[in-house]
Amino acid sequence: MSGKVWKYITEKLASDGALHFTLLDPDPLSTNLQEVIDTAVVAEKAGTDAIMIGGSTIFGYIDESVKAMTDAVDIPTILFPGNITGVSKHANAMFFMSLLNSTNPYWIIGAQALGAPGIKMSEIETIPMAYLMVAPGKTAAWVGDAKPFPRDKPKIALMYALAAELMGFKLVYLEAGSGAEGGGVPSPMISMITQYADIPVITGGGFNTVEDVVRGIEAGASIVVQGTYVEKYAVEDKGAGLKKRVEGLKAAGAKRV
Ligand code: 1GP
Repeated sequence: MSGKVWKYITEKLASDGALHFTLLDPDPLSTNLQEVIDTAVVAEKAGTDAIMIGGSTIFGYIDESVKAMTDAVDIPTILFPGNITGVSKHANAMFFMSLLNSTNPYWIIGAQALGAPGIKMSEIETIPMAYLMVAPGKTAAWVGDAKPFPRDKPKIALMYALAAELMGFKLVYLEAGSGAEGGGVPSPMISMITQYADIPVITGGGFNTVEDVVRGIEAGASIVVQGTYVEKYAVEDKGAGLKKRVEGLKAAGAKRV
């Protein structure tokens, strides 16, 4: 657990004000390894700051995929595991996550306990992250037995974010679910948390357009994650659209440096 990736995140947040992460899901039912690698390379060229690897329904070949993706890019790869099946020692780091608003203890501490011995032995860097599900939550909420926060109730989300901070999590992830309608987590929810909590907010799920991404940062998020948009369009236009999204995010971030 060297802490190199956490150092990279905190130093880059200090210099840029905001970071863009790309989430790629090497699920062989919907893609193939070469496509995922090509997407990671295009995303890196377009300026994304890290590649997150994971998904709620990841199947098979995790080691091979993670190794190939990590070898293909110079930016950090960070596991974003949907279960103990999403673990590999070949990434540069992993988000060690707890879905705090799950109704099932398996997703709060059970999977983590089952994965912990192997993760500890692998010596991969771990970054403790509270994972909070916001409506609609999509597949991640269904799989994770979550009670997603209503979108118009930021105070409920704030209570959980503050609890996460007090429990020692380094980051809090506000997740509306991959492919969520509505342009991402609502601004009032992001702002309320960033106003009162002292750990950085990372958010994803439905941030597609330049405006969505900029809005997330202007609301106070430190990191915006894009998965669906990148997987669908980044290779097609050789990263031109993604570059615009990253540039918009960096311009919004620069205002707070
Ligand atoms: C999902 O937050 C991420 O875990 C990314 O969501 O696929 O909607 O960009 P999108």
